[in-house]
Amino acid sequence: MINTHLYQFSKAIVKTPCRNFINGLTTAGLGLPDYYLAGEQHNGYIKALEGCDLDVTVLEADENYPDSVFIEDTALLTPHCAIIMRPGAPSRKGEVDTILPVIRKYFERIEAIRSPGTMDAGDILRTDDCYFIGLSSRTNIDGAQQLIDIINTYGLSGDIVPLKKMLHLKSGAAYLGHDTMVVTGELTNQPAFQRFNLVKIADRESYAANSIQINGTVILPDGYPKARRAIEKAGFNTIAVDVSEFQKLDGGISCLSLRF
Ligand code: CIR
Repeated sequence: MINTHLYQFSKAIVKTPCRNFINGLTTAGLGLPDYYLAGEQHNGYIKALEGCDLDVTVLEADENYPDSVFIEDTALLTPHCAIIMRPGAPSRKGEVDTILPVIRKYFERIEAIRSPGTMDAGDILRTDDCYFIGLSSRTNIDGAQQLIDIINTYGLSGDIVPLKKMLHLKSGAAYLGHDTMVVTGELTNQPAFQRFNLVKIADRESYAANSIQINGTVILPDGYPKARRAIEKAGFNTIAVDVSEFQKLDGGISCLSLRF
């Protein structure tokens, strides 16, 4: 497809899964993840990012934080500034301390969500003209309002989307560019999203709604053929990556990297 008007990404940051990864937070009920298989799948994910022309920085594993492989949740990287999150889960709060020095290498302007605000960046969905913010068990209204105030100072706008069931906003929505948004479940009828061309994913393939568009190619989880066809029909190349071990901890394709 033609890549005009698509934001061009050049870099990604990922974090190697730690041995303690198997003790990460989960509601999935899919059993314990396999640490070795997770490592292989993580390598496959890195290759997919590289296949989309990204220069990938791989951070070393951190045994103190079982969920730290889900690095997306720690920061929002915008073209103007980085915003360090204040994760909603107590076991994840300290993850941001290890990310900050890495972000400093790439961003001059660094902002932060402060107490009593909480926010996981999995709840932030960037589109061409708006950052949608999911209110979830991890992201509270104070955090959301802080984020809107911060991005407004950079000429960016934000809008709040309350969630009922999903862990994060991006558990059920992905913006692909060209006004096209993938949605599933409770987000299918979200009024704020009706202005987009919606690629609607049925409940049985809902996990595939957590996908990412990088430089014209959509990376999605392997094993969701209908979702893959629907995204291709919308005009995007696709790469499918097996992330089954991360799904067991409620994580998906977007959660495993910071992209900018
Ligand atoms: C957690 O519950 O925080 C992790 N087990 C999964 C985080 C997934 N992150 C994301 O959706 N952005």
